[in-house]
Amino acid sequence: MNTVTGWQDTCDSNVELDSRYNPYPNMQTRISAALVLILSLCSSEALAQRDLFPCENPNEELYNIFENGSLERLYVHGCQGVGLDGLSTSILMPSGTPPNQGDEGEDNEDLLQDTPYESWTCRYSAGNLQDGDPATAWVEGKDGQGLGEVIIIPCLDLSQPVEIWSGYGKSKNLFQFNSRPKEIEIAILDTNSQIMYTQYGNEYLNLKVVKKGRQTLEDLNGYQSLYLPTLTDEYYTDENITGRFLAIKILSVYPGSKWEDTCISEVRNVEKD
Ligand SMILES: [Ca+2]
Repeated sequence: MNTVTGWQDTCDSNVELDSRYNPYPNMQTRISAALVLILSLCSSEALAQRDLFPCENPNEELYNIFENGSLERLYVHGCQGVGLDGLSTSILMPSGTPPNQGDEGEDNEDLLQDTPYESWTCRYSAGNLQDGDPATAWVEGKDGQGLGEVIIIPCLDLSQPVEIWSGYGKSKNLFQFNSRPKEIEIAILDTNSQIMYTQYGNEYLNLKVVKKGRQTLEDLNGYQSLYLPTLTDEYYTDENITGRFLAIKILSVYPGSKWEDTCISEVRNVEKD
């Protein structure tokens, strides 16, 4: 076998992990974590320690979306919250000392509860782009203004209008202090490959860019329209497409008055009245 199968049946004793299976770096950790959880749940023993999903491995393969028009794999853990480091090419790490990661054997009764360490590492991750809160933002983690950095927004209906809150919307001052995207490149990419279901999310394979566009954003601390590349209605009703995503690349910025870090607070479908 050259793929991981059987993940939907969590107590399937035939679950196997092919050693040749080598997705982008953090995926291996997550598959291992999922496998540990599956095996633990399938036994009668309580899980002594939960595997973490901190935001420590941004996904540099996302550069390929705009450089080559393709992406071999995309793992989508969810729409918001922790564990979404695979949706951006970089993430700013908070300053200061990180919380303790927890002791070996610590009793974690709620396996789905985020730990302080996870939350700390994910404070500026792409999980903030769809949490409905303009006071939280994805912040790129490169030196300088993050020109060329890429994010994917997984949970959008691309057949409907989309809007963006660029910059750090937490306050008027923080908006001005940090950089805001100015010119951006936008791509719609999709796949018709079978979705790989795992305990913690879905993996999409062999994604291709179907259309790209550019937009110059206003320097506005609020929602503004994001103009998607035009595709036909037939495209959006094509049932052969198993995954369809929006990617954004930062081309230029309105410089922050205090820090260079470039932020985006929200990307969402326009809410209907
Ligand atoms: Ca947010």
